[in-house]
Amino acid sequence: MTTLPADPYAWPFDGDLRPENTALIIIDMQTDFCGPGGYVDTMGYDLSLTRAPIEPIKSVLAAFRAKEFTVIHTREGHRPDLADLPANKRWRSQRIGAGIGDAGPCGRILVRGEPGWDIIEDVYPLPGEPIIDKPGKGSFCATDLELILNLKGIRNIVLTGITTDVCVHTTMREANDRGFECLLLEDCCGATKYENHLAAIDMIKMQGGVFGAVATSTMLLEAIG
Ligand code: C5J
Repeated sequence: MTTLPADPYAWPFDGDLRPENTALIIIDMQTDFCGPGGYVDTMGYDLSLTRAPIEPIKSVLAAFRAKEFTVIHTREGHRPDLADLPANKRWRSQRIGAGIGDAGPCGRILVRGEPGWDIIEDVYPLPGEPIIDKPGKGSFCATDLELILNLKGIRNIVLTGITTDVCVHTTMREANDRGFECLLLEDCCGATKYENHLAAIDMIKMQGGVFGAVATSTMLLEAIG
């Protein structure tokens, strides 16, 4: 039986925490969300908030790789022809001066293959680590993530990345509804507004852990030894 003292319950609920059934998902650690000249920077948000999780994620990533847990990365982005970009998503981004698909300092914003769209070097995937390219906020929508998790026998998901209140939260909700046992590492996530990061964490803890549980990277690293 292995658990960690997460909030609001010791995670995972059944004490079955092993490399064979547990995956680390690192969500959207792309230049567009945390690098200079990217989408979040162009929108005028404080990059220190979305860069804060980089070092804690690196620690968890190193431990999970060393212990041969499954590691999965995601990227939000659209096809170069924008065929998978909903008109309202494009319109909303254009009206705040950061049009998805438009040219920016890091190439076309949130377009697959562009420099700004790729994952930052600090946490870059190793060969063999699946990368989920998603057009939306949730990692299960229009992707093969669920198939990959099921084929690998994964039941527990550790969520990290950016942003806490948008892509991480949406993915956690999708995973929870599919029966996965979810843990969000609060120091391994960040939002474009700190209050939203805190609110997103608080929401998870309601109703006895309505979407799962919350812990820190230190707690997880201690639990897996
Ligand atoms: C957003 C994300 N915030 N990765 N994407 O648009 O959270």
